[in-house]
Amino acid sequence: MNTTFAINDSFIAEQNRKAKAWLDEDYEHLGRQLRRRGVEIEDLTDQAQSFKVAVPSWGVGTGGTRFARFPGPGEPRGVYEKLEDCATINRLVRATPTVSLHIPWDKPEDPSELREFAASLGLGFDAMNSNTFQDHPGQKLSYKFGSLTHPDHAVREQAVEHNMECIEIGKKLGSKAHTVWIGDGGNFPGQQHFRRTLERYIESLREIYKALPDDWRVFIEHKLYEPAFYSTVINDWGTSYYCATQLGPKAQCLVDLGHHAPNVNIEMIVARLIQFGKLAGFHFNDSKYGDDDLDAGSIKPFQLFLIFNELVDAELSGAADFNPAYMLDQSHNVTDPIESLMLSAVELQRAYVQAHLVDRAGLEAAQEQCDAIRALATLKQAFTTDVAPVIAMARQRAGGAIDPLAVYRASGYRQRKAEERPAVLSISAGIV
Ligand code: RM4
Ligand code: MN
Ligand code: MN
Repeated sequence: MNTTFAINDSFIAEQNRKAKAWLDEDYEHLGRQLRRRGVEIEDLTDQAQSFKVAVPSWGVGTGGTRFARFPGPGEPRGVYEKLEDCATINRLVRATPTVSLHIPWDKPEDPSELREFAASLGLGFDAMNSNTFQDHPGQKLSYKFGSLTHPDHAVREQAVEHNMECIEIGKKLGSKAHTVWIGDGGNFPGQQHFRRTLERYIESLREIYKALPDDWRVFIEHKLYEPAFYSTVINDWGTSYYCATQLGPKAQCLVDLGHHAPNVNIEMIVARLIQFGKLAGFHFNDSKYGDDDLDAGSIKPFQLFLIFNELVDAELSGAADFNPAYMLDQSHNVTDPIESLMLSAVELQRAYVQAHLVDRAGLEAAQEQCDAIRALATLKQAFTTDVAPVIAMARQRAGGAIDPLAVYRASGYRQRKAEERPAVLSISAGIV
């Protein structure tokens, strides 16, 4: 079946030969530097290798804004081609072995066949995602005025059933979690009764919760605004936390980095959710203004580091119920999605490795002594350490590319896909 172009291991190895001598030199130098600080570089490289993040199926197509979408050449035209692109990303960065599917955008006709196909590419499936924020062809009732919180019971029921269908598909794919993000809310004051809509949400979620297999979790994703511009039902982490608590232990709160008011201290929200045993995981992306869905680490890399500082702190201290799912959720409007996703995965790995570099005993001592400047300097020392050689070495040892972007471009993958995949008029999946 797989007669399409793929970047193979020997091409990567051949390209790596050009960069290997420099990498060895940089790695050795960094290793000496770190040893002076009492850090063993090999430990960091192991940590880099252990870091994995899921790629969103909707992220490999070109995204768009409310105004327009400018399709790129060789876009995947269906879920099978999307998986091919996801596999390409993983082949080069070796940090993205799973895919998070959006239903019905990427609804497989035969989930078992899709699972086999994914496995043949070395891929598995992360959390499922439902979509009741738009109407789909053939759907009976409209979500124009809401879905899981709609005043009409029949609409709510339809939305609940859709979520159950996602779980059913996910079971066949080997997924273990289901993410619920709804666009429900109001555009005008008075449009919705705040307390009644939230009650209806919890009632609907209880039905979905009942359909979860024992070893599954449901992730509640909050978002400040959009598409509802006045009020959103699940608008912040507090509401999300309340709902998750009402539902039970299998319900947790998902943090999408773009879903907060500007300047909100997201790392602190993360710490709170960890402390309460309710951190589901992340939709990583970056933003300047709102839910911009820009590439992770492209706008606020220090914030990303501070978030990972909390995560690594929790990991090292063995926090209870701490098993965060890491996923990317981005919209690539002006870049090649494969390039964006590769570099985003690398940015996350970088933040993860740097967070492991924090002198935790030193930080704690500074905190206890109320030494603010030393505490900050401790974090900055980790954040300003260039760990690129560690990440490149981790990739190369796993069979990936020392320089993923350069190898991807040298392979001519996109041009080959442009030939193999003549454009279709409308691509249903993706964020437009
Ligand atoms: C939303 C939210 C969801 C994503 C949709 C496409 O803003 O981030 O996670 O599934 O966009
Ligand atoms: Mn999201
Ligand atoms: Mn979003």
